[in-house]
Amino acid sequence: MLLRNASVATMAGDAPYGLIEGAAVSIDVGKVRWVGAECDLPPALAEAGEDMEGRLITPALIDCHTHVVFGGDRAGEFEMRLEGASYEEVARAGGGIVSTVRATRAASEDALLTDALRRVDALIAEGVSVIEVKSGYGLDIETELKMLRVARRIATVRDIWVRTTFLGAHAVPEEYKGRNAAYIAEVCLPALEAAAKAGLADAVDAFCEGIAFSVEEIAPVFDRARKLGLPVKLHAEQLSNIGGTRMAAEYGALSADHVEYADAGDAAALAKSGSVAVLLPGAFYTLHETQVPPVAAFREHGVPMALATDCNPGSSPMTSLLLAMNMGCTLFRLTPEEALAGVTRNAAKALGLDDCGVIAPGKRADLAIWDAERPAELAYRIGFTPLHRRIFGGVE
Ligand code: DI6
Ligand code: FE
Repeated sequence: MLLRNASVATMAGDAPYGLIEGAAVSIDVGKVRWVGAECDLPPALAEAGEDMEGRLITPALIDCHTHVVFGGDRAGEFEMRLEGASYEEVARAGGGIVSTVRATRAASEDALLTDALRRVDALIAEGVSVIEVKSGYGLDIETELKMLRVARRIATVRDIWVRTTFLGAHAVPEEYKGRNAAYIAEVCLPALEAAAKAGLADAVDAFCEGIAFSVEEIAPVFDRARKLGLPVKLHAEQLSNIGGTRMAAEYGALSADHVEYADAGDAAALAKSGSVAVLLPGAFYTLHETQVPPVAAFREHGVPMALATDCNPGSSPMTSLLLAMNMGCTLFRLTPEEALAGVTRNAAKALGLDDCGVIAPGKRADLAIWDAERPAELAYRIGFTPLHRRIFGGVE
């Protein structure tokens, strides 16, 4: 396959966006074989090809932090919060994550899959080719495994890559209320062992927060992940700074996510460990947060920044990665180029993937073709999808 007469934002190389005008992309058995200015196309690759009529081509998008598998919804809680209750108050009143746990435990695998696919299809319609999906609404061994199986099934019925993350330390279930350490020892660790044994987890995450788990409580989970050879990542510094980011860095985490309350020292720690800062403006927006992540410090220390939807029924009921890009720019003052890198190159890094996220020879031919002239357009509009076509593994 040869795509001709395009503007290609490769997201690789030194030029802004790695942009090549008047470009062509040659694809062979699911991979990019060549990309460059059309006038430099090697004669061996020349063919009639398809005229892109000047359209923009980017790497297909990557949503590196989602909770798209869950039961029920939390619209009632949305109303409570609008009447003045805070996210923490709702959680402490038995709402929040724990209410989604009840609905997720009660749902069949097929029902969870059908529900998740509605959200996944919305992401695919925006040119997304890879999603990360977390467990964490089961909080018992069987339901945590059920969620991960459903997550894996998404990739069997849709053209999308799924990376699964075990998030057993997301909240303390009602039956363990006030007994965090016992929950970790008796449920979370055995569930992690079982998930790893069944090959259902690509990574391990935890929620480090006053309303969830402390650094000390999460340590045994991360130690077990290390033993099992699984990379870690952490929901850190979303509502307060309790040392999660530094802990993530110490464990060489793929990413620290949210990080609104991270400081310059945390940024330096992430730079040292090579971890990605995953920014989740949908949660910031939904919770009316005012503390913005330390973007300037991340830039200064060279911490790669990713953007994701955090799609979940409570703090970020959002299924648009393009909107996350827009919010990243409008709310966190990212540049449109940082926003696009955040859903391509840096999102791949946050998932430990090195075969996608840029357009370069040898990488997977996962591409998004847009009815757009300039890459900044992707972050600019609100609630509009300029996707023309998505190419997944070299195929439409
Ligand atoms: N942080 C979040 O934003 C989500 N999980 C987490 O650890 C919220 C999940 C929920 O409210 O259901
Ligand atoms: Fe999350």
